[in-house]
Amino acid sequence: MNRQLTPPACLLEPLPAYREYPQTEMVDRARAFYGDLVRRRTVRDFDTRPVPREVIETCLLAAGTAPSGANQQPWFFSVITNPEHKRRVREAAEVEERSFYQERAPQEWLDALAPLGTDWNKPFLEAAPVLIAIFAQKYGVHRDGPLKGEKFSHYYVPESVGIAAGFLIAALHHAGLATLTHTPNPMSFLNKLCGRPSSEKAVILLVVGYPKPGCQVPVHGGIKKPLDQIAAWM
Ligand code: IYR
Repeated sequence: MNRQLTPPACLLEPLPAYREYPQTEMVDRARAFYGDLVRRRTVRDFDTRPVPREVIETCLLAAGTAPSGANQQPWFFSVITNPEHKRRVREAAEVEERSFYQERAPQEWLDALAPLGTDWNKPFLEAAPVLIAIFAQKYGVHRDGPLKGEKFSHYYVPESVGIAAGFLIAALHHAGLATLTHTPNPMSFLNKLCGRPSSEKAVILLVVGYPKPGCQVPVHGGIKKPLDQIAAWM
């Protein structure tokens, strides 16, 4: 990996658009935000109705505001809506999932999944109007300049992409869309299907759409740990 010939200098600007709220308003806002997020449930039964492209694009912009190692933004989102492409994703995912559920998964893992009722069959990959393949860029490639085409290191890639994915899920939920954080294992078939380079690793296939009317979800998914189990004050 090459150093940049002359690293760019640190330019500063006044903190833009920060807002401080009075304490009571802060509490209200924190509660309202939690109240909205706590309503989110992972959905596996999607309506086929299309969703507005502008909503997806705006949510992707929201995801793109996530903090990342050295602000390198080491993510890429491939948005799949074409029915033939979705069919191919389903076909490839089900090949992997079938071998996962029937051969590769240790019993302990299958036991952990039992309360979610998942299996190798993934009809939602065709039913849902939008699939977003989230890629992590293991390293960067200079796009122009004297080092064009040369690789450079990315830092904290899993953390950065995880945060961006979290922003995306929250943004889509906030906009009124349901998601499923799907992780076919392995996911390398997505590079080929989405035409992404080998410098990128697919980490999540986010399924997006409206829940089917009468959609049911596993009770297990709605049980969240209480505060004293997820945090401690010292
Ligand atoms: N990738 C499989 C299995 C699976 C694994 C975990 I960890 C989950 O939380 C849910 C499913 C599948 O998508 O079915």
